[in-house]
Amino acid sequence: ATGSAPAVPIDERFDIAYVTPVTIGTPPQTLMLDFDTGSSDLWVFSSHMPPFQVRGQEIYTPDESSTARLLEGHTWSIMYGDGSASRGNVYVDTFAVGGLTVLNQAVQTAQQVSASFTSATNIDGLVGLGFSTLNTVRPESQLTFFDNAKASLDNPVFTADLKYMAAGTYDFGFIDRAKYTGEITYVPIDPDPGYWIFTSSGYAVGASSNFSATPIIGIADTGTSLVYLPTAVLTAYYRQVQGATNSRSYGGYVFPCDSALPSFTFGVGEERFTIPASYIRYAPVTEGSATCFGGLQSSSELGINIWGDVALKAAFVVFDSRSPPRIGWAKK
Ligand code: 0ZP
Repeated sequence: ATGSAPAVPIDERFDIAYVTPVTIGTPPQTLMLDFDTGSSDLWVFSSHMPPFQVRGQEIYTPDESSTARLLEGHTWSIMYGDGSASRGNVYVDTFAVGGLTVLNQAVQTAQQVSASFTSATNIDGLVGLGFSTLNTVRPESQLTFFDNAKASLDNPVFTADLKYMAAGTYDFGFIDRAKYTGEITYVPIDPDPGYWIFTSSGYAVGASSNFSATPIIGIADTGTSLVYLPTAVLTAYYRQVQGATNSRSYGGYVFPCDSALPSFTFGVGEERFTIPASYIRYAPVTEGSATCFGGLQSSSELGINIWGDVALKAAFVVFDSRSPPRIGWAKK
């Protein structure tokens, strides 16, 4: 089997997050979920939430699904890197994405979500695509959608083809030759921490500068908007940007929106991927401001480097769970 579904930016201008249509239950209830390779819980806005915590999101109502079954005595609670949190109980139901159906998928129904989720009016929940070891359901942790689908997939892979200010695609079970150019460069990943962690071979600032061959260990994370890298890398980058400062009040690197920006190149093995300047000129710090927040930020507070959407949309990325697992990057 295979599946293919769009990944649509939730906003017109910044690609702050991407959502993908899924259906749950019988008859199918359609929700728009954020596919997140940085976590492993599949949870949804639900009929068990207080109405004031729901602001336009679609909810899943297990009572209206003939195939829904409560997983008795099971609960979950998750807190993400950005402080957003949610918790609730667990059902199993039929879950489908772009033509790929999994029976008896654990669907974690929210009873409570933090204010950040309530205000994200077009995210109806998340689909974790990290390793199942990170799943927060207790007492028995549950498998991700991908782990459940794996045995029936033609090929135990999924791919992310995220786009700049446009709809991209998540494909499951196959690698679509039409979505990339040249060859896919694979590097091993270490699944033990539960994330898609790989080692980048280094970086370069701008088109003409030399490649600095310094290994950067980081997570490929579709659920993070920006790229978070070591301070030394950012210093090298923002030194080339007129007026750039690391601002305490804005919580990161900012610069005048009209400053010229270099591109940023990172290595995967011998291959090089370039993040265009336009992706790094991420967004005005507030609506209409002439100060812009950078798409490259420091990882020093997170303690781990993250290749979020700003990097992922510059490539076609293969998440390959064959053993040993690996990640593949290709140009497009
Ligand atoms: C984001 O990139 C946000 C945007 C954002 C960045 C930084 C601070 C923010 C503070 C408040 C709100 C957003 C912030 C993504 C986002 C986009 C659009 C709407 C949103 C509404 C609410 C919340 C977030 C929204 N967040 C990253 C994140 O936590 C920031 C980060 N910090 C990463 C550290 N690492 N992403 C998670 C998925 C998000 C969760 C998906 C909120 C959208 C909803 C995970 O992918 C991160 C992952 C950490 C890991 C890769 C190191 C994680 O937390 N996994 C959960 C595991 C639990 C550890 C067992």
